[in-house]
Order: sequence, then C-alpha cells, then structure tokens
Amino acid sequence: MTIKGRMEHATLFNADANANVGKVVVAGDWIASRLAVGTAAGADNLFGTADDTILAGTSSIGAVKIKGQGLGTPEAGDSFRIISRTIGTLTVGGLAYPFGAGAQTNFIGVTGDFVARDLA
Ligand SMILES: [Ca+2]
Repeated sequence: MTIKGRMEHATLFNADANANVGKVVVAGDWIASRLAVGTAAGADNLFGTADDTILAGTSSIGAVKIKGQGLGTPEAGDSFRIISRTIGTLTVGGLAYPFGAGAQTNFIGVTGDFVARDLA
C-alpha cells in the first residue's frame, strides 16, 4: 500500500490473527495515526492504541517506510501504535528502527505517544 501524501488521524487495522500486510509506504508525514494488524482493540475499542493485545497467530507487517516525520500528539491520554506479531522493517524519516527476532518496542518521534511494537 502506498499513500502518496500524509497520514493524519487515520487508523488502518486488520483484526485477523493471521493477517499479513506487506509493505506500507507513506510519502509524507505520519501524524497521530495507527496501524494494527492481528490485534484485539482492548477496552477502549480502538485499534492501534496502548491497550491493544497481539493475538496468537502469524500476523505480520512486512515493512513500513514513512518518508516524512512520525509523530503522535502533544496531548496526554492518547496513543498511537504500529503493532503486529511481527514487524519486518520500519524506517521513519530515513532512520531505521530495529526489529529483529523477539519482542521489540520502539518509540518514534518526539511526542512520546507513538510506538511501534511487535512480539516476534
Ligand atoms: Ca485499543
């Protein structure tokens, strides 16, 4: 999937425990947006937030490339996640975040509420 502009206040999700999303490319910024693959939304009923749980299965995101900035918001109490059982690679603004074997949690950008997380 290629987004030719920016992502802002958008949520993409697939709640199938075995869903596999290949490559996501965003030409611009990723602002206060969420990508959840193979998760349960949790008590807030929102996908891609801090209370999501990763379902048992084979869900994966192959690669995410955000060419611009990655940011959440300065407000307290919200959260933005890129989350799946496995994330292959993540690059934001030219910076590659480590996603090897095992669980990884990477904070992205300066707002403190944008996190990419996987389990495998
Ligand atoms: Ca949630």
